[in-house]
Amino acid sequence: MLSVYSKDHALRDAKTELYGGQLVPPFECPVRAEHILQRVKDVRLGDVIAPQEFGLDPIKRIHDAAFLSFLEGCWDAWVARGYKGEAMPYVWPSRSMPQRRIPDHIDGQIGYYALAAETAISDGTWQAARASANVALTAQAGIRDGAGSAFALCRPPGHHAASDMYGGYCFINNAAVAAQAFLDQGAGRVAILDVDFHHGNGTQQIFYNRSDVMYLSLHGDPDRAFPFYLGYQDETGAGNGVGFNFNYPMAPNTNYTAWGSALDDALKKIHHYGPDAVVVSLGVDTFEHDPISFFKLTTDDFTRYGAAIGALRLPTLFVMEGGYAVEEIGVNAVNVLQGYEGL
Ligand code: B3N
Ligand code: ZN
Repeated sequence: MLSVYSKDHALRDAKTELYGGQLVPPFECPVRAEHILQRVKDVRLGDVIAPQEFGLDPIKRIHDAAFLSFLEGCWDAWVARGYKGEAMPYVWPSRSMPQRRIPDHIDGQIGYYALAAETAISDGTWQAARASANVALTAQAGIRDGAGSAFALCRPPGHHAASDMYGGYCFINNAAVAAQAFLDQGAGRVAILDVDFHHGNGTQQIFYNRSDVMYLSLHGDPDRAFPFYLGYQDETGAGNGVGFNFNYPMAPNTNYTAWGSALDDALKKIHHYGPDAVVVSLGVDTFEHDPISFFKLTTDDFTRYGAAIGALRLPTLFVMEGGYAVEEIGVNAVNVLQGYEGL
């Protein structure tokens, strides 16, 4: 399988994450991508190439232009203000303050565009996020040009990023950008299968009113897990998108018996939908030893479900999302890809 990797992921190297009222070292850290790349090489999965530069146009098919300008300029505006720490919000347009205005002050802007507070913006974040989107687009182009499958080793991840919001370690929604690229190049339908532990609220929001992208997500019940406010079973789409959004929230300690049943159901729906391509939001934070999640998948389970996805026999783009058990992240992620290939 073709893999795409950019060393520019390392430019995303924030020092702080808000957790439990403390600033802790971020769980989403550069070594994650290095371990995955090492495993791709160790098992000789296939060629590893650097991304091409696609510019902002394919990203603007998904994200609001003003939001992208904010991301690009946030760090400089923060530093210009004289702040010493990394950029993070402390005020939001909450339920009693409707979002009618985007303030001029960086503190007001960052609260407007942030969906949560844990993700600090730091020097290099924008460059890394752009590189991550280019990784996804380059892997997508590989499939367009005839590869049956490809692995976009994206970092930072993307599935929480909405059309005009960042958070949950995500800035640009790589999977959504890639799915839109398939459509813009002639595909009629694309399915996004999100197997990350967390619900991809951004991906759901982006395609919620559309029937040309089916979104299916298996995740920790948002009643008990981030992103908390989206990802419930009764969210089935709106307008033209009714019947094209499927959520499978699951309880703490869910193992492969229950998780695999949900996957089988999602795969049947994808088969029935008949997409031209499948984008897999591949998070391996479903792992039993993940430090921030609560499912119980084993290392072998990742191979099993890769094989189940492979049985669809559809062009498939794997886009890396979460996974924080860094010692095992490479084996777990690559097991999915090897399972897919029937190895
Ligand atoms: O959810 C958390 C979180 C939960 C438990 C933690 N422990 C037990 C140390 C730490 C953090 N934080 C909120 C931010 C989560 C972002 C999730 C990103 C992701 O993987 N999305 O797919
Ligand atoms: Zn996750």
